[in-house]
Parts: sequence; structure tokens; C-alpha cells
Amino acid sequence: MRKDTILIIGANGQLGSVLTEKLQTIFGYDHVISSDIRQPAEEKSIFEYLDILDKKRLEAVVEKYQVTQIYHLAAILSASGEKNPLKTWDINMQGLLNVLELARVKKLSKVYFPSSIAVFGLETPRINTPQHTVLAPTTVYGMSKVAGENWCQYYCKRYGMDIRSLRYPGVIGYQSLPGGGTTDYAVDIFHKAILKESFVCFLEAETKLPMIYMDDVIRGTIELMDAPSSDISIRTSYNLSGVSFSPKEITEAIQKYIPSFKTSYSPDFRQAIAESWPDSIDDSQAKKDWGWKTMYDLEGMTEDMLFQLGKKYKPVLA
Ligand code: AKB
Repeated sequence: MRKDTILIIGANGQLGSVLTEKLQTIFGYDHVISSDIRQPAEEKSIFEYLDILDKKRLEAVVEKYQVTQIYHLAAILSASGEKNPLKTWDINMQGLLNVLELARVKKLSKVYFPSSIAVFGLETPRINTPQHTVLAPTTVYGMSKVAGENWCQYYCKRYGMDIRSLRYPGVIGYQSLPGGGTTDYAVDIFHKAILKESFVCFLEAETKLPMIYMDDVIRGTIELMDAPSSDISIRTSYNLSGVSFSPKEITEAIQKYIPSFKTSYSPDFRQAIAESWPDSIDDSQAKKDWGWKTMYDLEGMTEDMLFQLGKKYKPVLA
């Protein structure tokens, strides 16, 4: 077990809950502190209530546990963010600045900040989107991630801090549910399929988006955080690629296992957000710098999702 103590902010979200368990296996139960504004469904880790806008409480939690690293996952995502743009900016930006400032003052050894494919926009090349390209997002969530990436780089350069970041595609996993994102449909569709229900998709059939399986994204995050600092050439945020597909393609992949499964389409405001994002991502810099490699393709991901959700819903389906 390692000596660091980790604080995860936003630990009860889709990624945070899975990352908490993974980090516990690396650092030990007592060295991973989860925090959120929502109480956990089950207490599987040491938990502290923490609103990221409350600087004093953040400092108190860091001091109480002698925290040495922060994973700052709390944010309002793309679709929810459009319903309340100013609140989203406040939470996403001020929250990050509170973390960066405290990390600077307390001389924390590392900070992790997730960025997103939402940093890209309509002027960005859609296919194999390069690492260095136009960042002109259409959503306030995307704007906050672009600004956040630049603040991270600024703190690294100006104060010599070690802050690392990945531009996450839509994350797909059986362990937890996403909330408020444009890519959320790609998790919901599996739950409907396993429950033998049909699915109404809020995106059009052919809208392709970059996605990634939970196992890959957790492994990628840990690998990035473990890499020697000298290998990290990108201090804004690394492009990360998993698997790209459209609602039609994922429906067909599910139908190989559940032939009767059907999707219908009823696009809403999230269609425009999806259309502003790339089809696929070039992550060659992550591969070169710290050896990133995707393991799950559409088929592997679909098989595992259906298998795992089948186990989870067994009592309901029996
Ligand atoms: C969203 O859809 O907003 C997120 C993301 C791609 O960052 N899942």
C-alpha cells in the first residue's frame, strides 16, 4: 500500500463511485476519502459531506485527513449545464479554483481534473480530432472545461504543481448511472435492453460520438496519475479515445444478444450538443507519453455490459 491520502470530490457520481473502490485497492481503505453533496447509497468508504464552493470545509477535510492528492470530479455536465448556465459556470470554475488554490497552499503532491470531449466545437475537425486544435465549445460545460484545462496548465507552469487531466469521452459502465450528460443514452440503452423494454433515444440514429468503457477509463486515469512526471508533456488535458458509435450501431450490437430489442428516436436539445462534438478522437499523444491503450471495442463492451447487468437485474427478472 502506498503512503498518499486521496480526497475524491464528487465521489458519488458515475465515475467517482468506481474510482473510489479502485483507489482503495491501491492506497488502502483509510487513505481514500470520498466526498460529495449527495450522501452515498451505501457507505463503502470514509465519507465527508463537501460542497466544493465551501472553501473552509474543503480546507478542514484536507487538514483532518492530511490529504496529499485530490481527484476533483465534481461538475455539472453538458445537458444539465444548459438549463442553468451561470450556476454551472460558478460550480465548475470556482470549484476548480478552490481546489487548485488549496493544493498550492498545502503543497499537495498531485491533483487530477477530468476534462471532456465537450471542449471541442463546431469548428473542430470531427474525425480523429487532434490533440492541439480549435477549442470553441457550444456549451457552458465545455467552456468551463476549456478554461479549467488552461488554469491547470497555468498552476503547473507558474507554481511547479503536478496537475494531470484527461478529456473523457462519454463513459459507459454497469456499476453506476450517469446524470445530466449528452452521452448518457449509451448507458440507459443497456438497462432498457436487459429489462426487455424498448428504448427512446434523445439523439438521432446516425449521430456518432466518442465513448469509453468504464474499465478502460479507470485504468487510463490510474495509469496517467502513476506515470513519471517527466513523461507528461500535456498539462492542459490529454485526448483519450475508446470506441466511437452511433445509437443505431449500439442498438445493432445489442440486438446480436437480444434480437427483439428496439430503439426509436425522438431527438431533443441534446442533439445540437452532440452535433458540436467529434465523431472520433486522436489519442496518439497519450499513447506516446504514457503508453495509453484502449482494451474494449464495441463488441467487447456490449458483451460485458449485458453480462454484468444481467447479473445485477437477475432478482428483478426472475
Ligand atoms: C456529457 O455528456 O456531458 C459528459 C461528457 C462527454 O463530458 N458525459
